[in-house]
Amino acid sequence: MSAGAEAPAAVASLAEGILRGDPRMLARAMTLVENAAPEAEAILESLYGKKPAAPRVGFTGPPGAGKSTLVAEYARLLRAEGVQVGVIAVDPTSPFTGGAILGDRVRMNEHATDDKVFIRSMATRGSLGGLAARTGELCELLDAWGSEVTLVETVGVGQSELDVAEATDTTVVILTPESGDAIQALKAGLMEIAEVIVLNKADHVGADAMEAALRASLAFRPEGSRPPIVRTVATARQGLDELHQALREHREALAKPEIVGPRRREKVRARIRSAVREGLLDAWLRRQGFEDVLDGVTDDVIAGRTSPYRAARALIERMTRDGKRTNGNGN
Ligand SMILES: Nc1nc2c(ncn2[C@@H]2O[C@H](COP(=O)(O)OP(=O)(O)OP(=O)(O)O)[C@@H](O)[C@H]2O)c(=O)[nH]1
Ligand SMILES: [Mg+2]
Repeated sequence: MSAGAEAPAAVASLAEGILRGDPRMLARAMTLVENAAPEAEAILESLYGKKPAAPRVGFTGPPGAGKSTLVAEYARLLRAEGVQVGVIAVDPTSPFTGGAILGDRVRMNEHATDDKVFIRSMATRGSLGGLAARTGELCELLDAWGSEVTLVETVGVGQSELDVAEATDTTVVILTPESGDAIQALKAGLMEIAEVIVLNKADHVGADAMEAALRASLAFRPEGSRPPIVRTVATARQGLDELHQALREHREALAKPEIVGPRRREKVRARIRSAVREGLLDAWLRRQGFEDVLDGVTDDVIAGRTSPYRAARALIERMTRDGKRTNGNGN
């Protein structure tokens, strides 16, 4: 077994510890999941469905929009209501698991001594398109620990927020009156995934104009499918109750029988699909000889004989062919 691998008994006691609400056990399991350690699956498996799934709220928006401030303040509001809260900060830039977002650490400091809040940073580098799966898995671990509402922060600059939206129930898009935010949001497709829009930094000039621009961009949508717009000043804790209310209303809308059934089904489907994708990917990449083949084509790319994309396509074709042959023999 590789370093850090845990025996089955250790997996069982880890799972028990998490169900007891032990944050250290939870942190250890999260590391195993993040590193796609061999025992991660057994842990997830043994915890699946053991406790109710907490509603998952994703917060995304341009860099510096105030996501972390808002998440910290919303976590505070939930704690004041006695709600146990899990927070995951997805950092698409940091290569270091757990070492990310120092600023958030500082902001989240007041929660540090509260054992009903658990905060985790997750680096996305190296997750190979498995970000949705990984986020979902961390959320499941938080469920088992006892999270009653799980908040997930991610910067909306590329693909990661779309992956995160797949793993959450409600997506909050945070924008500010700062010039460029609206354009960036439209370009990045943020408006399409928004279920609640927060206009943060409403204390800045231009908030009215920004709100008008947002309303105009939503005007073409049928009434009833326009996300509510909530104005906040996160640093001054303004607008938090309104945000809470908007999230409650969205959760109630999701709970309607005609929505909850199909939505749950789609989520479970997506969950299985990404588990299969991850499993297949792992299986392929761990196959005997893959690293050698990879070395060979790397040389080709460096020598300018092919591009990484063409090399990858050729590799996939070759592996699929080999796989078919193996299956054919086996049947
Ligand atoms: N004036 C004003 N400043 C705010 C408000 N909300 C957040 N800020 C400030 O904006 C800056 C960025 O806030 P963060 O919460 O770090 O923003 P973020 O979206 O998490 O940033 P990244 O994670 O780096 O993308 C900080 O200096 C905050 O204090 C607000 O409502 N009004
Ligand atoms: Mg942040």
